[in-house]
Amino acid sequence: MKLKRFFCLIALTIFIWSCKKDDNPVDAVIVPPRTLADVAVEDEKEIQAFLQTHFYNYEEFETPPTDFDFNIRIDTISGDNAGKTPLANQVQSETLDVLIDNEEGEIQHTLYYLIVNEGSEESPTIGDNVFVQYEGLLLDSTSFDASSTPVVFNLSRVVSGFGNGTTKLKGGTGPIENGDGTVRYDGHGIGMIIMPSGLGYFNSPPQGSNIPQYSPLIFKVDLLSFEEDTDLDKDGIPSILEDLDMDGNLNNDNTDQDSERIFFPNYNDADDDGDGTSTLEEISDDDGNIITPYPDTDGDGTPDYLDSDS
Ligand SMILES: [Ca+2]
Ligand SMILES: [Ca+2]
Ligand SMILES: [Ca+2]
Ligand SMILES: [Ca+2]
Repeated sequence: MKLKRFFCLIALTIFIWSCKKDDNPVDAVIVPPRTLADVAVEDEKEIQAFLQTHFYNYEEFETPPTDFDFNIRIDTISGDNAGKTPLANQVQSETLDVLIDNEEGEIQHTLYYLIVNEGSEESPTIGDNVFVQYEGLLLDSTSFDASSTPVVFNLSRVVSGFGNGTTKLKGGTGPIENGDGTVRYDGHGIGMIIMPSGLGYFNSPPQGSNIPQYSPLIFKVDLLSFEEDTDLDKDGIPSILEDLDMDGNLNNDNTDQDSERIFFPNYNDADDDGDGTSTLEEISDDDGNIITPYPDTDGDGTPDYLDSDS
């Protein structure tokens, strides 16, 4: 529901902006696009400065006050808070490669994540649907988006920093009925992800949002639960197994890309080889049971569902 309202708001904002433009014509200023390499260096510096100068309410999580809401709060290390431990001492990090637009190589990016409560169950994979609450912030603490109620996302269909960061958390036990029609998850993962813009929206933030281009992003995430071995396109193959080159990125595996007008990567394509027979049919027997290993009729090492000539 909240998302719907958000999109209405976006539509309204775009409308207002376009009216303004017509009323007050200004000379167009063409800003040349910036390179991934330059922005990555700049973002890393900004993030480092942020991590050194900010802390979160770790003391409240260590000794929760009565009625504590278990929300992460960030503040500046200064004045009364001068002695607080900086985020820089508490975050973990992972290096991720981001492909340059014209495919002339990759640029390394560092994803930072803070695990406040790891969670009591298992971790999702990058192919799974997750049930989360979140808030998105800029480094200056401006909030740009938040869920008012938990929402479902597939971790490969959100910005890669959010997707990869959320796999570091674990879900909680539940759903547990609260007795008033609501449910809760106990012991769920609570964390925060800090990412350079190359793992976020880079030069194309959502239209109408208040995210500037090339902005590092922060997401506070509560991972309530997830759907284990999610099969997004319902083709019988769990999404994580459609990462053919096993590089942790499901969006760069597309067997039939040469014949597709719109790019549908395998995890989001029910006919992976584009031969007109669904993947599910190519891996099922007459009774509808999945055959493993997947059939390879011509014995060329490529299973039928990825082999458009068999
Ligand atoms: Ca891949
Ligand atoms: Ca495809
Ligand atoms: Ca597929
Ligand atoms: Ca097929």
